[in-house]
Amino acid sequence: MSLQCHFEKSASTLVDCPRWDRREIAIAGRSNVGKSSLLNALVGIKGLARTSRTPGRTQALNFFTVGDNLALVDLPGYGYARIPEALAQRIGVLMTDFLAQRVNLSAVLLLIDARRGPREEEFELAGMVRGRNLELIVAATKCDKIRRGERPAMARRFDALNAPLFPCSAIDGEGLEPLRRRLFKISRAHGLAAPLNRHFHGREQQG
Ligand SMILES: Nc1nc2c(ncn2[C@@H]2O[C@H](COP(=O)(O)OP(=O)(O)OP(=O)(O)O)[C@@H](O)[C@H]2O)c(=O)[nH]1
Ligand SMILES: [Mg+2]
Repeated sequence: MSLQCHFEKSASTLVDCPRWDRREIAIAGRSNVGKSSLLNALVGIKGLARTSRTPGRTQALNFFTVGDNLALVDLPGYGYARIPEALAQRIGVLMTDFLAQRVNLSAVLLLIDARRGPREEEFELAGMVRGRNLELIVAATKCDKIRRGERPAMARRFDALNAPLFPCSAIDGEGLEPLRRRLFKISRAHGLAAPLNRHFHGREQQG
């Protein structure tokens, strides 16, 4: 399955978010878990979302259109200690406000490192998503780093989240096709409750 995709804009506040009637799926997770890399792998465009070895690369909400009706939102990561406290706090507030209030949001794709598994932060985030009746799906990232024999234990660590699990790798492409199909299913299943303003057009910097 191939996807028409382009970078639309970057927003550092909720009022800067696009006014369009696309359904959105947010990609959330700890800093450096592989959100931007997975987005690029899903749409098959290297370098579309900026990635980095240094945690804390994505510091704003980055919107990417997919096809005619869908958008993926690359969220800044949480949990990275080595950025200034004030910035970490601003990023955390932006992410939680977006997840709590954004009307276009249909689902959240929560990324968790396959080797680490979910922790308190992820359970909290999952609770928030479910509290809004949004669909939650979970991707275990960087599966190229774990051996076959470790897979059952890995899957068990994710059980308590009680959400569909997609083991993935942006490096070797594992799990991408089932995940793409799932995202499209979500975008087809949700209609907007009320029409929003017209599509935003313009070239913007990615944050
Ligand atoms: N082995 C492996 N490395 C990966 C994979 N996905 C991402 N990485 C690496 O992990 C690092 C972080 O990737 P990003 O995609 O920038 O992570 P992010 O979650 O967007 O990070 P922030 O924007 O800082 O929150 C980079 O060095 C990537 O090359 C994967 O599937 N396998
Ligand atoms: Mg990123």
